[in-house]
Amino acid sequence: MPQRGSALNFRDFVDELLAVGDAVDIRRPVDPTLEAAAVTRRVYETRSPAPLFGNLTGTEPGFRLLGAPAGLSSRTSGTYGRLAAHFGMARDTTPRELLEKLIAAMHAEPVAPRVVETGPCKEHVLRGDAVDLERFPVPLLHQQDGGRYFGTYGFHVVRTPDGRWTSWSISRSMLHGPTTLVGPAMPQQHLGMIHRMWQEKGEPTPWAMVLGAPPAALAAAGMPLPAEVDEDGYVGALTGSPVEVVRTETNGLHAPANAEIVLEGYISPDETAPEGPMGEYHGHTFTERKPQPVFHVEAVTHRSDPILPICVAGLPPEENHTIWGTMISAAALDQLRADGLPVDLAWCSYEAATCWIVVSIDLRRLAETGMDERRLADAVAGSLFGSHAGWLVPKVILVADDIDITDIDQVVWAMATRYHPGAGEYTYPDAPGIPMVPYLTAEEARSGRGGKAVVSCLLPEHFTGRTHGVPTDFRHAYPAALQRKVLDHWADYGFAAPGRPAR
Ligand SMILES: Cc1cc2nc3c(=O)[nH]c(=O)nc-3n(C[C@H](O)[C@H](O)[C@H](O)COP(=O)(O)O)c2cc1C
Ligand SMILES: [Mn+2]
Repeated sequence: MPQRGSALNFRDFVDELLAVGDAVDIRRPVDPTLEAAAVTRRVYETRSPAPLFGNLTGTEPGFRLLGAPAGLSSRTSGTYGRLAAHFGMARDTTPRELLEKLIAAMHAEPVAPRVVETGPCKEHVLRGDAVDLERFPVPLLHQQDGGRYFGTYGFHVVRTPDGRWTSWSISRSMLHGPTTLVGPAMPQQHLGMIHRMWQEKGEPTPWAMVLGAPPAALAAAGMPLPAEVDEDGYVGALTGSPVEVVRTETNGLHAPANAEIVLEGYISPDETAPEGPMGEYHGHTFTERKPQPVFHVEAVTHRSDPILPICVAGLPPEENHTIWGTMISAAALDQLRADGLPVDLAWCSYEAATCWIVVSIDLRRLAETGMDERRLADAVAGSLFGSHAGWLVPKVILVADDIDITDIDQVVWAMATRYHPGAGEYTYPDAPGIPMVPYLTAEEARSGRGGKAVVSCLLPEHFTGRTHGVPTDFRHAYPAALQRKVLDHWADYGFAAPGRPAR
């Protein structure tokens, strides 16, 4: 009996979305070349249900694609519902509740995966000459892309040569040939680190890629947990159950037993091929192709009627913002707390394409520290920018804790009315950062340093524990009892379902 539930079984996740109307079973013929992606893009941009494409032209019957697996939903159907379903949480889960759950699991004992004999991912086993990645509906995602992408919502599995650390991580991979993929393995990311260890031994890196993975495992693979932390054990702690895994056919690694598709083989120690361009998480497509490692597929196993999930990267909100951004928020908040900073919450605004993180400051605790703004900004930069999570995000925006940082309208209001041009900005030209940020100079991108800032939307009196007023909004301008009364009677006044307030 395979492991069940939306967090630990992708097929259950899809069925649950269909059951609540947050996915649409599309029977019309759809072309995996651009059309499936165009529909998915439009879904993100209109917050429509996830498209399940079951009739793909030029593809064997049964092979399916799921677009927008963690797109946002309309406000009335639970904005974060699809994201929450990745963790088996209720559709009205708030961002704060989600972050606290992710952080609690970081401090819990890891729960190691359980190896089982077999599972649904072995329903079809193809080896050697039978391997043909082109059998799958590998989508062309944007007309500017340099190729079709197999892996946009799957994770790589690699293990250190000494066997002590197994890494699950998301990184894109482009179809290179019938048995090969090509994609980045950045040296700062754990995939690149472990690949380097094998290269130094002069050996190929044993590798697998899991698509249609248990959603909680996929999210963990997109989380900047520290080096040497096994994502599989984190998923066990997060979900309260060991992830059931099976042995791969060829290379001694493990993959989730109920995954839709598992590719296995090795990363060549020296072979590279041009990859990209691909429309990216920051919402731009650049024109260069870059040489990247080649992944050789020696066996493919898959479920019957397999579903390949796809992320059509670009303008928010897509999975680089909803999944990656949320997982970065949790890791960054944990880091700031561990460094003793007076923070309330941290949130990568999805609208900011994972290029900024907003941090709300606990004003009471801030006043106790006696810090001025420069010291606070330097301390936040010192805590985040050198960390595995903070490397990914170039800008930090500080606001007071009267702002709900998960509400972009309030963040914009704070920036407009509280950020003081010329005084509220601290730059860090030596801080290390991901070189993909669009505005970096050629020199910053080459050196991997600079282009990072802390922007303060704190007012001078916030450092003294005083405020000269409160926001004039529903939450601050009416007594708590009256707020409750208005919410309780919302439908009685004649309005449609209110949804729960954000916090
Ligand atoms: C949908 C999605 C796509 C991603 N694509 C990439 C990618 O192509 N390259 C990359 O380095 N990171 C990518 N990431 C981010 C990494 O998965 C993330 O930084 C993670 O922490 C990496 O794992 P590691 O911390 O174990 O190295 C992506 C994340 C998501 C959610
Ligand atoms: Mn990792």
